[in-house]
Amino acid sequence: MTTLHGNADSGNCYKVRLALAQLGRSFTRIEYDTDHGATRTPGFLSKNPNGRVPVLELDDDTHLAESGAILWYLADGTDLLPNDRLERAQVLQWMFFEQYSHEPYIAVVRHWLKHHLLDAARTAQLAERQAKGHAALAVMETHLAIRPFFVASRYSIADIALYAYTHVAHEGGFDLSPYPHIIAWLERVRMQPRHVAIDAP
Ligand SMILES: N[C@@H](CCC(=O)N[C@@H](CS)C(=O)NCC(=O)O)C(=O)O
Repeated sequence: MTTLHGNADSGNCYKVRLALAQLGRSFTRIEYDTDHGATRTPGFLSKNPNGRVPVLELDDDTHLAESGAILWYLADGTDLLPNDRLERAQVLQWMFFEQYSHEPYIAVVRHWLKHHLLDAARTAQLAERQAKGHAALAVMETHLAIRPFFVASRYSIADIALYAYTHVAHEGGFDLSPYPHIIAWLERVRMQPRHVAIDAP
């Protein structure tokens, strides 16, 4: 049985839950309190030395970390990942964009605000992180102005990767109303078969 080591409120873990659900794969969940060091224990570090969820545990006890790597592993050979060489590279382009230009700003600010973790040092970084989050949203808005999905006009793990934290960006104080193409894309993603919400049990 596949096991997902994760956290219910984490968008990175939600990416994996969404892909597993849409691929019709059953799995069990083990929940970690990431705000209180539960992924920093020796036992967890033996699964992922980087001390973070999500971690996917496979039938043979192999552990795979990093949401993007897990998405790629699950989607390869399915409709969630194109076969064409360039389109596969474009999927990676948007997944790397998500990790470098989107998640560090939109996800991190959401986490700080939603979990009441704003100390003085974080408050000092807030405006810059919000500006960089809006810069990422502007890039997405431009791209989606003439396309239904991020790559090859079809739903893929690039959309899953970017949907996870964009659809809850308002929890980090990001107003999406200036981004009508993003709002329309969020709805298209929500309408995909076997979609599950981030708070689905
Ligand atoms: N790049 C990683 C980021 C993983 C990550 O930051 N996980 C957070 C939850 S969203 C975590 O485990 N934090 C607990 C900690 O750092 O101790 C991914 O995409 O999987």
